[in-house]
Amino acid sequence: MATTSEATYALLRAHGLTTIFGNPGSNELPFLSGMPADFRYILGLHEGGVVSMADGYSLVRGEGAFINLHAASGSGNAMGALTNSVYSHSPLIVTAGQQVRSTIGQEVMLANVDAPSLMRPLVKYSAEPTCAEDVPRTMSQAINLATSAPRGPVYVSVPYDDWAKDAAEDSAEELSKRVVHSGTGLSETQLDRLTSLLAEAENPVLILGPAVDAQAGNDDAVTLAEKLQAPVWIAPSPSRCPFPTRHPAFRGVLPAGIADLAAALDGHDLAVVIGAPVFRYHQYVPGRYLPSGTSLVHLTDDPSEASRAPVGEAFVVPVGAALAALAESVPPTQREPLRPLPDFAEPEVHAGGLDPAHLFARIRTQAPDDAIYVNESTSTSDAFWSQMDLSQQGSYFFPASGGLGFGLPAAVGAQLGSADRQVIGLIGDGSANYGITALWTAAQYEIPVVVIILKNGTYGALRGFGRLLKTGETPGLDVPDIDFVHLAEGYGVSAVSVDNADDFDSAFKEALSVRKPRLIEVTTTYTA
Ligand code: TZD
Ligand code: CA
Repeated sequence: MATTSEATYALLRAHGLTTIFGNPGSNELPFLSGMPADFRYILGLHEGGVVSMADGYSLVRGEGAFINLHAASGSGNAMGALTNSVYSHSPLIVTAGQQVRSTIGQEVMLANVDAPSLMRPLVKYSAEPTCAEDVPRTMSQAINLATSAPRGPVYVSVPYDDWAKDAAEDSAEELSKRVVHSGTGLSETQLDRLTSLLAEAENPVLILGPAVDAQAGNDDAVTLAEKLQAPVWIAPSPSRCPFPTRHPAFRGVLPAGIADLAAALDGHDLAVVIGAPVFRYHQYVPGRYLPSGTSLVHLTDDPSEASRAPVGEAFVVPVGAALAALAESVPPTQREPLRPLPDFAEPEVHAGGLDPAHLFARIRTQAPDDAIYVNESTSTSDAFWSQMDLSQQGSYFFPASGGLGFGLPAAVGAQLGSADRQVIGLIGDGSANYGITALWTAAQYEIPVVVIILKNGTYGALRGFGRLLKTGETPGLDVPDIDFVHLAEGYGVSAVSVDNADDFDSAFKEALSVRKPRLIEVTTTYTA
């Protein structure tokens, strides 16, 4: 296991940043004491001069330059000089030593109080790693951002007790391999290289994110998957659906834990992530980010996504256009065609409420093929993806940061904005309360959205987390005795409550035909 110091020096070396411009103090000594022999330290006697020297060095070489300053006072002295570097777009990686983590709050001598805020008006990115093991990744993010268009200075403050601690398991090796390419699109050379990588991979896998759907790339994704006969996953914690869910290549949504995701990619020599962060994990399941033998290529529009990822070679490009270009240029494989997906699993039938998978199966059979689903039912995701047949662009939306209260209002807004497609809100009985007032708007403006409330009486997702975290029974997990029929009627929306498939079928049929807002409260089962 590498220390954060060893991993950081390896990273700096990989970026060619082996010259450190600096003026030191006590907080910086633990970092400087680890400086390897192939690095050189250029001492300046005032921080303004240190920055301008590094800037001159960077300007003539057209490359980044690394600076190490002393705490807030050294950083403050550097700020005047740094204003020049901002406007010359000089990719300066400015770092400063910070007091020991546990003492910053006491404002001991030379603590840099709220270090990221000090520099924030001047730099593209300003951070203090949230913990020691994240120092190398934070440094990688800073370097990648400084050198990505538009280039400019960045700032990282590192508590000095971090340097002797262990870095994250694979960070020394993976971060040093990372390259972030930024441009206005894939160059011809880059396209050729990616095409060969995909064509020559033995067992490639595609991982698609929300930007594919947002940029109307779903058909191109299908073409690419078919040319490669490669499986397709949706990147974890998806807010949109970028691929038809009944296509033979579709494998579902990748698990949102580090080790679980890596296990799902086992056996693939190449993973290509398009239009998603790498990755938006949720539950903390530590482990290596990728199986050994898997390399990762990342296409994204978002320079922050590209720079902050812990693994992979990234290309910051318009992903819709890049995907179209790849779909065109990749030659069809000789691999066997993928087999059609098995039939939908027969849902379980229980007394006392509908199994969520059963409910989704009923919705699938009756809803129009081009229906738009706005989903904010959190414990039922697996059931949803296993039972739905989403084939069209723009068919699925989920709160992109996990902040509840989006679903119900967004369903109303989506129906207002998309008169020719039926919008169906799938809203948990917990989530509904954060956005219930949107029913009033739907009623007043006669917006014909269909809202289905999945009523299991509990915050099911939190119960799931409770099992993962072994927190046992905690307060605040249940939401019994909410009458959504009366709530809806109070806001002027007709509503009905059902607890079995037959009653749901007739309520849903009626709701789809009336062209008025409707709410169906469905008693659903929650199984741990
Ligand atoms: N508050 C806000 C604004 N966003 C959140 N994400 C939460 C609280 C925490 N939270 C979750 O992340 S999931 C969840 C809560 C409260 C339970 C939602 O319950 P539900 O769905 O009834 O909508 P399930 O299927 O029973 O989980
Ligand atoms: Ca619930």
